[in-house]
Amino acid sequence: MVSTATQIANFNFDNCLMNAAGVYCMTREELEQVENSAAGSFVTKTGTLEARAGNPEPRYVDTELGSINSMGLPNNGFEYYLDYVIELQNQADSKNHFLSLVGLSPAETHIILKKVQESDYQGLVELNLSCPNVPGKPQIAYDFETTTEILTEVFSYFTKPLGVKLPPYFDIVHFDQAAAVFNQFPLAFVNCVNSIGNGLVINDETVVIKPKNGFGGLGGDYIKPTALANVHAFYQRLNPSIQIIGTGGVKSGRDAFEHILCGASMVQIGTALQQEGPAIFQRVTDELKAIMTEKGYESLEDFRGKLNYID
Ligand code: RRO
Repeated sequence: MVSTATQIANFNFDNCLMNAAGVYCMTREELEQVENSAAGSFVTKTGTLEARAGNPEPRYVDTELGSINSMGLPNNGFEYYLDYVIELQNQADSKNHFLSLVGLSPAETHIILKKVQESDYQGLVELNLSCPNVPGKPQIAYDFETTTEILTEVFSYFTKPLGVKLPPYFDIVHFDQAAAVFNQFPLAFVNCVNSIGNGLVINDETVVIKPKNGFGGLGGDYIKPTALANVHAFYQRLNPSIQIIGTGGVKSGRDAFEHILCGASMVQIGTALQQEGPAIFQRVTDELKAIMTEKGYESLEDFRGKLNYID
């Protein structure tokens, strides 16, 4: 029997596929749709201390090769999502979940994480260090000093399983430097990658999204090679106790297979989920299982990280 089951930090998942934060996860109703699909889990929209309306619309547009967004961190406030994952956790046979969080400042991040630490939530937390779209707020994980400071403080009080959502890096030296930072901490996982920040898509003579004069995060086909490179670069560099979640450009079983081959233990779907809806999880699972069957693989362990190089 071919299985796409997986584990992150001792949490079991029947399927390695799930949504990427930001897609089908703003409301309970959307999260319920992912929960009731073939996905193995869901992650919530990144929650901040207070609810936010986000940037003006249009702020998400599908393109021929993917998507561009500058949502601006709209969310219902982290407690909305915390309450929901605790409610599900208390139901028999619930899936395990990921709670995505970040503050608008390091101080706010610590207030949020301390509340999660004190709460009854026992699941996984994803700290988003890579939102590209809040005007005036740089992506945290491009600043290694600030990232080190935040994580040092976080792990002085936070004892629940925590991972980080990373932006794509584009230079081998940056892979080395970033991995050296993350290897200092007891992270459960890193999630590679968030959207490629600050792209620009034009229709006729005009930008397609309103915020930031059209600059926004790219997802979909544009970003798969960058995502695979980041997954594999961190797979090669991180302590084996830090697992990798692969995100970026997944719309088929073949794409998911490639992420796992590069080292991913779980695979998230963003743009393609937005475009196709939660039925995508069954289709991509079936396609992934067909590839595994053809190759004689029964579990993800049979091929995870086993990317071949040319001698
Ligand atoms: O809300 C957003 O604009 C957003 C976030 Br927080 C993120 O992490 N990645 C993204 O592409 N958009």
